[in-house]
Amino acid sequence: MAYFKNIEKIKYEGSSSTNPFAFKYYDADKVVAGKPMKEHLRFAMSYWHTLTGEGSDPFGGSTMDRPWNELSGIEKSKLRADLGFELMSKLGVEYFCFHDLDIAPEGDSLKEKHENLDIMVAYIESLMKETGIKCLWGTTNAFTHKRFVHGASTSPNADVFAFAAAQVKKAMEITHRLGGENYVFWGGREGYETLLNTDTALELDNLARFLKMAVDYKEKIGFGGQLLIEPKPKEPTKHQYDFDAATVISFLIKYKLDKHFKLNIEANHATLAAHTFEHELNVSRINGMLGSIDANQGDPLLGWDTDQFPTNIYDATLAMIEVLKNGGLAPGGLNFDAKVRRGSFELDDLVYAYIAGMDTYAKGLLIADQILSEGVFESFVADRYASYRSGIGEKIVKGEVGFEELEAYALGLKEITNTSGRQEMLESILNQYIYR
Ligand code: XUL
Ligand code: CO
Repeated sequence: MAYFKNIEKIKYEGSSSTNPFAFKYYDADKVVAGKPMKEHLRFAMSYWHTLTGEGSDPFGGSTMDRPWNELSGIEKSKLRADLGFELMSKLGVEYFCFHDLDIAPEGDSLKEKHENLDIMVAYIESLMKETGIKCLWGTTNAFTHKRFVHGASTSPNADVFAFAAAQVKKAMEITHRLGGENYVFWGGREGYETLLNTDTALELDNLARFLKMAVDYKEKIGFGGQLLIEPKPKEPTKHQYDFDAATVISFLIKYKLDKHFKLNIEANHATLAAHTFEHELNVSRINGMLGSIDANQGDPLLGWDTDQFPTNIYDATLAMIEVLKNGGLAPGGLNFDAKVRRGSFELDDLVYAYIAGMDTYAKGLLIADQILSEGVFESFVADRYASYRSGIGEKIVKGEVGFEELEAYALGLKEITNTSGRQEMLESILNQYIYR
């Protein structure tokens, strides 16, 4: 049965098309920088925002007009899966990402939850075979249920730690069964509100113990996917332990876990941490840890995780420069961790939203490729650091001098001349690339 009745497979029609149900920039098989666009972008649908989001906010309930609104239990989950796979097929989105709780009802016990998951995993497996759609990553939801009120692996209650471990074990097994290429850990409620009731040292050690168990179990079951951590600075807790890329990287190094994990960088989480998206991507990339992206955007006027579909071409361009410099994202990809606005409650709005996000990143890729192939910024940067390629700079880089030699050198300096950083000129060049 088709739920998007009046919509055929979305095609590329070029930038002059006025058809709202067509791609203006995303041309899946067009070769850019040596490979098809779809291989650079590896777009994924987020199961939660797309299929379980209801449009509720603190001031009002659900608004979404969905065919499952009157259903419950497994029947509801199956309808969601059918609609999700139809949407992905029509959009040409080749991957999906999911939490265990998105795909199956929770049930009244852990045992029932596992049984429901098994039914839905088999169902989704058949849809994957039919459509060729793959799983980019799976994860567990260890934050919605009230048992996680004080966190999951950082809860003061060891029973909660054990329950969360059982959830990750099962979620990793089903991700493995579905051929998932990655497994994500987002901190959920792994953080704290006040030091008056919190042993942060124990909580952080426990978080590391938990992740170590996950690495061991991954190896035990032969799951070959990449483990990813998704940093976020706040919301739901005031102080999240996985604040930003730099915090997560030093945590992983401290606990000797850095070889086992990469990062899943989310645009809106970066801005909540008062960083730009490209900053977080850059910090991850230069440390060899850029694994995947949750593509969305926040609202510059609101200080929370609005998870909007990405339409900002400037941000997408700067992000794709980092992705290209990273040599791509695979086995990661670009997951639209984004939801339609509360007022966009019709099914067609999902299609418009994905087209907007996919076109934004496709255009960002095209511009980033032009920028990198013409090398304007890179040659500017290379010139800016020329002093480290000869003379005293070269000696510093080669480790041939210490403070004493540098003092002797500095005493001999007559005048120090700096050159302009030319920020405004470079921003203007960037605009030329974006608008040409
Ligand atoms: C929350 C968030 C999550 C993770 C997966 O802000 O981004 O949806 O991506 O748990
Ligand atoms: Co996310």
